[in-house]
Amino acid sequence: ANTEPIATRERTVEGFVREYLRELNFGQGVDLSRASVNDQYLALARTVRHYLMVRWLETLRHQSEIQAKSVAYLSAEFLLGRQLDNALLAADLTDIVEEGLSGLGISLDELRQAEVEPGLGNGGLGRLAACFIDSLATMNVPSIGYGIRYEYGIFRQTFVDGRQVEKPDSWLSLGSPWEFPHPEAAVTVSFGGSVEDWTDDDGTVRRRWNPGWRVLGVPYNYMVPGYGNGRVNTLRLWSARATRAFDLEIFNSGDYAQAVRAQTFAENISKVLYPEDSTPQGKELRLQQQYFFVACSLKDFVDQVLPDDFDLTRLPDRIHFQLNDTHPVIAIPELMRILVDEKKWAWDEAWSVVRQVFSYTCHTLLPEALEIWPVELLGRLLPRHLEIIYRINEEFLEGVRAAHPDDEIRARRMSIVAEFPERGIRMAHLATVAAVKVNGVAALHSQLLRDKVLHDFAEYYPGKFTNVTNGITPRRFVRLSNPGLSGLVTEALGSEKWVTDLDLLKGLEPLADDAEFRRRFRDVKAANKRRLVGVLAERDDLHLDPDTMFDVMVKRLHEYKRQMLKVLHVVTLYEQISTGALDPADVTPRTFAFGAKAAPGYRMAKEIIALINAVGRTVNADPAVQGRLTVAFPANYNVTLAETLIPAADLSEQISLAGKEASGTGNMKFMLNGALTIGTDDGANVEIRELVGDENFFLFGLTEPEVADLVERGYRPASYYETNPGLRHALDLIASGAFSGGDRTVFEPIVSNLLHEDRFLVLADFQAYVDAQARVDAAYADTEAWTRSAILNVARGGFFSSDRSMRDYLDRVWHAHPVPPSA
Ligand code: 26Y
Repeated sequence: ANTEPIATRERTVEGFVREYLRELNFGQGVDLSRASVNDQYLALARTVRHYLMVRWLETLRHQSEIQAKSVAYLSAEFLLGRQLDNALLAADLTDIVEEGLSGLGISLDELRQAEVEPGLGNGGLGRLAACFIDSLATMNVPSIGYGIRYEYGIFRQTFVDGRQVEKPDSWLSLGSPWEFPHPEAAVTVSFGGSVEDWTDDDGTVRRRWNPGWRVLGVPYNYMVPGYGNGRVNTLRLWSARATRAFDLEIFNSGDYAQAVRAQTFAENISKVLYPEDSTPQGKELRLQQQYFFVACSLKDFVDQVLPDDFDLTRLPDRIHFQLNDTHPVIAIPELMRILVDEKKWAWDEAWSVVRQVFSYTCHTLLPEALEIWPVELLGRLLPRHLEIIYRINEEFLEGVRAAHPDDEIRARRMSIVAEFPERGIRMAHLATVAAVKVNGVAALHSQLLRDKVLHDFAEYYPGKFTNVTNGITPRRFVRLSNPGLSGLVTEALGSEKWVTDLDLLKGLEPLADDAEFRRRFRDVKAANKRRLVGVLAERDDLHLDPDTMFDVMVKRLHEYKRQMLKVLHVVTLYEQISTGALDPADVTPRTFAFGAKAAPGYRMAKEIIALINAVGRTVNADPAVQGRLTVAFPANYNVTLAETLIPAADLSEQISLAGKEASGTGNMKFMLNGALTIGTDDGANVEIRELVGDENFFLFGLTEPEVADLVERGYRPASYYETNPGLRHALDLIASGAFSGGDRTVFEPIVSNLLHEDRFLVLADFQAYVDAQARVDAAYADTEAWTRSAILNVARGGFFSSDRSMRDYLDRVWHAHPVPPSA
């Protein structure tokens, strides 16, 4: 009998239809005539994953056979986006599926829309992790992603009277066809309790942790299919369950309700993603989440992934753990605990292995974003880990003091333990001490890490610091999200190789001077704009004119990112047109699009959202600017919306205060989709501008040294208000209640914050920004020249493929290699 898996035999339309109907009938339990759209989607997802299954099993078999050095990417967030299209692309099934479904009277596109995206991340850091695992799979790197299977991802944003209201994101409620739960492989994680001395058989005094409570971690596996290479890697996300002990307690205790509450307590750990993305709040549950997934992952790797007889002294030859920011840094003392307490190694031996297997990526420059765990909390939840951290710190500071005698101030600055305002553990310091490499995420960011944020460490550990500029996956963010451009590029370059070798886009450069190519490039952009207009009409009842310039700013709402600058620009134009200072005929018709979620507890960010919506309501309703200025702020910006918004953009807004945005990755997505950037000299904008050339980039604003200098000299925002009439008129208009039904109190906090504090120098950069926007208008008026620049942005953007980022990590950090494919 033929025992070959069906999936490898039936790559035909008929074969697919047979598989699909079988899945619908026997998997979903419905027949076609009664199947809901959700039934149809779930059956399709399960059918598609069958086609990937053989490759997955083969990848796993091959991986454990060759025992190559692997990478484990530890991240509290993986912002995956929808899975269906990516899986179809990887398995090269799109055409077969489209045709097969259409024969059944089903629209693939309708089923695509039925998927609820897994929003298991806040923004850039989470999306970066998702791009990286895509690239690792595509490049044949043996690797695994480890994270948390939040039951609720990033909240769903709604607007009520223009104000953000958060709704829970129950992404699992209609079924989750992409995951493979393995409750039988659950691992136990301990918390709390106390530590005591004990003497082992050979008389050595050791420390023993007697935990106070435990939970189970259940692994859920997700396929991470490589593009066109037959490889399928694994993403393993952990879900918290109550242990059997909990169940027994339920059984034995008289108080059934109390026992069930205890169970809920355990399961709370993976219940919800924290929606704050830069102000760590020292929340106990967050520390529980961090330790939970890290402990599960290390145990999984040591006990399950490594062979039974593996000699752990060789760990550095087999694995490198990449720490995505400080969130998984508790892995460092956890591995020490495993080696010293469980495997009974001597401290020094353990430390020498631990120092070879971790590296740390920092994603911020804001001092308030660095995690510091109160000692009281860490000691209560993880008493043994706190002891281990203290010992690591003691030995580290001994070295510092030896290198810098009589510099106690320096030792205090560098200490892993902070003393003020309360005793706390500085996770970034712990990470830096233990890491093989510490990297920033763009050239400027890495420079500032070395020169400022971690300067003492860069001196103490020369060679430990490096840069790896972020990247984005061209599969999702060009090939899938921009089929029009992809088709054009493939035709122009004569093959699809650019999808895995993005530097080939260079080949488009000469075509920037080809009028016919420019026309076709414009047609693609115009079609993308019409597609977006259609989506927003349906999704948000927003009615936009595709024949306007699409000026887009999408990212988390943060004061440092300065959505405020863009609002002030809109208000300025509006005020000038309304007062007759500006002839509407001289204004380039623009659609000012925003997409942004604010952390639920971030007051000022939420006020700014209310202001954008209020300005939008007023401007969009005013006949005086009709057809010239339109504000569009679709709610609930997420990966799915990004995929239609970004390909439709003409202008990309990257306007953070210089020295604050670590990298940005949206900036790269816009560039590769043929938008021009208006931006500051910040994050990866610096590299974008270097590559594309000054003449194809609208640079404005203070540089990082200028910012530092101005702040040093004493920044007084009111002076700009006093001396700049345009700025004054705009702020006065907001303060007058013009956008709040005459109520002057509504936006008073925003205006007075700008006038008296303005931490991110909005007013200082206002005029430079408005002037740069005038240059944008002038450039946009020359359609051919604009298109030429847009094409050059695409042609010169190949560097920003996350495949290149992965090569850099492999060379500079992991010292690992792709493996030859198994077939
Ligand atoms: C600790 C907790 C409050 C926290 C949770 C999430 C802290 C930070 C974050 C997320 C940070 C983040 O997304 N940072 C962004 O990382 C991107 C990828 O490197 C960068 O491009 C971007 O500049 C940076 O803001």
